[in-house]
Amino acid sequence: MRHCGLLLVLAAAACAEPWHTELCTGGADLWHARVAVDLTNTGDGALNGFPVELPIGPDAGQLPLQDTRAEAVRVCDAAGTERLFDLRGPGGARLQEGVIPAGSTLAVPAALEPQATERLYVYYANPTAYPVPDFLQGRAGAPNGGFESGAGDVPEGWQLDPAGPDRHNEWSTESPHSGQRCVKTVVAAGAEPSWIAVRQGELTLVPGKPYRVTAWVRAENVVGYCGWYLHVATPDNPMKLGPIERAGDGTFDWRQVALEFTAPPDATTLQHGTVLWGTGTAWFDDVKVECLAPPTTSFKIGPIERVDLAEFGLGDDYFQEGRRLFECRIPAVVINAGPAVRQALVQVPAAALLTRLRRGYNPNSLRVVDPATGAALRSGSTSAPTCASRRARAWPTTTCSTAPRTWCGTRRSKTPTQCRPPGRAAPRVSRLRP
Ligand SMILES: [Ca+2]
Repeated sequence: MRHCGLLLVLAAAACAEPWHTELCTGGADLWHARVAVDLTNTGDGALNGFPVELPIGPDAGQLPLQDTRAEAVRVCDAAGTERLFDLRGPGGARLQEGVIPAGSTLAVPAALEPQATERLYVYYANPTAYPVPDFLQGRAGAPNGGFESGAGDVPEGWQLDPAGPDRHNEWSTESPHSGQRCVKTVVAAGAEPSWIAVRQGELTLVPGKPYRVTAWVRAENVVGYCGWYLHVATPDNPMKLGPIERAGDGTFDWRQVALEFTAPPDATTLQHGTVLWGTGTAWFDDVKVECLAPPTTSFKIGPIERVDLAEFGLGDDYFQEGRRLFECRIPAVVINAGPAVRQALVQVPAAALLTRLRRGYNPNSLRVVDPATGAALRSGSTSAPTCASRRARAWPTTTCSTAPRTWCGTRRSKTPTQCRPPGRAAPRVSRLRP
């Protein structure tokens, strides 16, 4: 025999703006804190998903995400449509899991007409959230330009062209210009020249704005030349601009190369990377991509908002009906993060229950129990199981309410959690009180 129980969770405090509970991969809990971020396009051109980097730390003007879990971070607009984001640590490495250190940054996409402002919400503090599967592509600068972070043999955010019989790239520790790492290209004497490179692509540009790209290069026995290249893309031409700056040939210590360009009016992205055209060995380090025009976006970070929930739910005692003790139960978590609701119908999809009733069930043995009273709300029947409660609304199953765009989240939970699996301890209650 099995027993379906309900865990009811009530919101004790409602916020001025609706609390977004329908965010992706949240597990059985919800996000207990958020910060509003007002993005403004101060420029004279429209922005379509331009990444705005928000600093993380305890000071005013910073997102208070330090020391919280990276898995729980979500970004959405006022309508609840999720935005992809890019969370990176102080060294430029992407953070998907674990504690967020101060000095990290969160890049969020701005989609704004000139002089327009939009409010986004950054949610965090959900103890059951698990990592999101996709991230905002494109950064305004050159992430990990010092080649300091990475995993295995590859620096984070960079692509090393495949090695050939007479040439290869390395993530090197040989006398870097700064820090502990740089990248290195080796081409054997006598090899044919080719475009072997360490590259970084899909950096976002602001159309019409001036840019400067700088990098440090040193060389040993280079026959030909080494330096740095750029590919500026437009919708119809991935190499609308394609300059190369030569650092020289022969043997020399670290020297800086610089390229300046103005992004075309329809510029989209920048790809850039190393050049060793010829033979010899060259090292590269400390790359920067800078927009020389004043920032075209500004942001304002609001105060921390919290939703404090009063919780109640299942105790340790299983439901008993006369002398009949029910042996199994499936808790259903119901959350109301909005204003008080006196009466509401909650639907728990039958599929979510049936997958946990592996051996089937006897409809006559099904009971739906309100944990507040311990009384059965409804007897089992031959119809699909439905859990009903006096209040609150169903646990969400969807995340993105509008058509996906490149910077708009398209994530969905693989297994929307309406019910906890049998055999798992019932959640304890009363841990949050205003
Ligand atoms: Ca370095």
